Amino acid sequence: MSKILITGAGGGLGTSLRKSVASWADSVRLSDVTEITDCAPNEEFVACPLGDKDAVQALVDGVDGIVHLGGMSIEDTFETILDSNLRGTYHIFEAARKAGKPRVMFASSNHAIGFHTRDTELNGDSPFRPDSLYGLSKCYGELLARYYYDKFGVESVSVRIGSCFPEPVDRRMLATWLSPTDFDSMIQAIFSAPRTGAAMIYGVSDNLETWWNNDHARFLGWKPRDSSDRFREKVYAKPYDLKPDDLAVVHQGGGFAAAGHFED
Ligand code: NAI
Ligand code: 15L
Repeated sequence: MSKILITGAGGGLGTSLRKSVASWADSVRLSDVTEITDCAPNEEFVACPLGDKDAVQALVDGVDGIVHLGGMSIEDTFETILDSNLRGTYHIFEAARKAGKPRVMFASSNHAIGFHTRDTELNGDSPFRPDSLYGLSKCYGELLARYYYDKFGVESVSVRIGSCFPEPVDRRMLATWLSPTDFDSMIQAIFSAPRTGAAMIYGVSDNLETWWNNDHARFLGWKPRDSSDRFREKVYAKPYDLKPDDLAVVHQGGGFAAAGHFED
């Protein structure tokens, strides 16, 4: 795989993923709205607002794979989600269609299924239950991925990322945590697989507690190596005042499911 584009490269995940991608790709095109100034010799930076269709087309031209992380990463106004996530992800798939069909990794989210209760084990066929406008935008992104494969053959993997941070910081994250190292190896597997079709997988480490069955993701040859369990004592030592029947505890999406509707 020679040239990989990472959108949202200046964000939390992009910043941690960059080093790993630069180690196996020939070259990496980093993109965001604010400039990245510390490019390695095989990295280049291209500023690009995802809401600008022509700019996204120029960004995608000439790449062999796209890691699409860019966009609003939490709940926000409809207008913000519309521009960054709905228009932005449409522009990425449309540009991919016109530019030789590079494979796309789409950063979906557990908030596409956040209204499922925690006692429900989900798998590759479980229905969407978005918990926010943000979660809805991730359902749309997954469906775009499906459409662009069925109609045009653009391959993709939509990853319903749980919580990808250096360590789990609360009890919910003991189930949803994806370690940055497991994320790195997952991305490499996605671009090494001979074929992906339009796959959806859960982005989660090998945690003792889990709500997601990833058996359908085996075809990628990716195995998470990390587990949140080594952080369990530390997390349980923190002050905690949620009750078992609080909406944030009942639902997989936690606080996103419990929050009121986000209005301007
Ligand atoms: P982040 O908020 O740190 O990074 C997102 C990046 O996208 C930012 O650098 C931002 O400048 C850029 N961006 C936002 N709107 C843009 C626009 N209109 N045009 C161009 N760039 C724009 O988010 P993070 O944590 O790095 O997440 C990356 C992706 O993974 C996001 O799509 C997020 O929804 C998804 N995700 C992350 C999870 C996590 O645990 N970190 C969990 C589930 C999904
Ligand atoms: C997400 O989708 C967000 O991007 C991230 O900031 C976390 O809130 C994560 O989900 C989570 O559910 O922990």
